[in-house]
Amino acid sequence: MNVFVTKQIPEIGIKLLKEAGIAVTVADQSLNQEALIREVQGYDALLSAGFVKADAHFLEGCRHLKVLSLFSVGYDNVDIDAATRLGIPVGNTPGVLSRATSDIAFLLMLAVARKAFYNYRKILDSKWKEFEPIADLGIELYGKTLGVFGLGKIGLEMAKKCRAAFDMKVIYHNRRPQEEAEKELGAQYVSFDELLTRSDVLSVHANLSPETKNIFNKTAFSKMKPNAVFINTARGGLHNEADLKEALDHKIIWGAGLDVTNPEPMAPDNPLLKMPSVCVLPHIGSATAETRDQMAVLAAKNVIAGLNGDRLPTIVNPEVYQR
Ligand code: 8YV
Repeated sequence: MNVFVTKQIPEIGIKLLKEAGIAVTVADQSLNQEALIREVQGYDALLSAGFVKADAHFLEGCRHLKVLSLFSVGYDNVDIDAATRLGIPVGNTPGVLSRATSDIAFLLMLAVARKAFYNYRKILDSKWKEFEPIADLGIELYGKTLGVFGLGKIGLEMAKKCRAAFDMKVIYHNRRPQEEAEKELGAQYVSFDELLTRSDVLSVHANLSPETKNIFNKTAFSKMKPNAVFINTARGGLHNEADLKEALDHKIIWGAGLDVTNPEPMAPDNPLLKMPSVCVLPHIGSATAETRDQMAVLAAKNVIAGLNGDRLPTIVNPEVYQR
């Protein structure tokens, strides 16, 4: 049994695979889709770290795979229906990255509120001169309303932090209400429109899907408060970047914090990077040593289960077992 790993992952995952008697090959370079299809022909499993686009064409070319294990919680880059149709179980890494990713959402929220990145750049650009009582003022978060779009594991961790640190009121919009969150946080389920109109901070934690693609667009931003902060640590495809920039330019909303962009990487000359109340990070939500280790363990466990013909511990397409 063997597995092809598309990028170097923490050693703890590789060790687990080897201990299970699986031969591991780690790619020594990034491969495009066609090259990867050719490469995996000699392998029973694929562990995909990074955004390999596993569309129907790719999956058809790899239909022999016993498992496709993603080194991520998001699976928007995989055509799940095609994988199910072709009998390929797909695993992801939910849960283990919720704290780290919500830390980044929290960090961005505070950094935007206090124009932290812009003020840091002022030092680098020799623009820190003398004390100015009314220059570059931020906004405070105490007692404000946090709106969560997609209250799953990561959204819940963000809501808990905002409650504990700033006594924020939590409202959320989901496909369906989350009773647990309502009990634990007093979170209130609201319609999408109400989420837009009532949030002081709107933090996005939903999957990217045809229903959520570009959901934060000109119409959505136009309904938000003029002092609202928009945070996205989920996927760049959930917001329309041109509409976001226009909303910031015209002071329709106050600021934005992004850990995800569309496309990635963001170009260094992107005008958003120069805006005072915008903070952008290069998709580092899960990038802590502890979290990446746990992601590697879970991704490896999914490979091992798949190769043994067992149900993957964290399966994205359980329907595959009903075929
Ligand atoms: C990963 C992520 O780092 O889990 C996700 O969905 O976006 C990040 O945690 C990224 O997907 C690289 O694999």
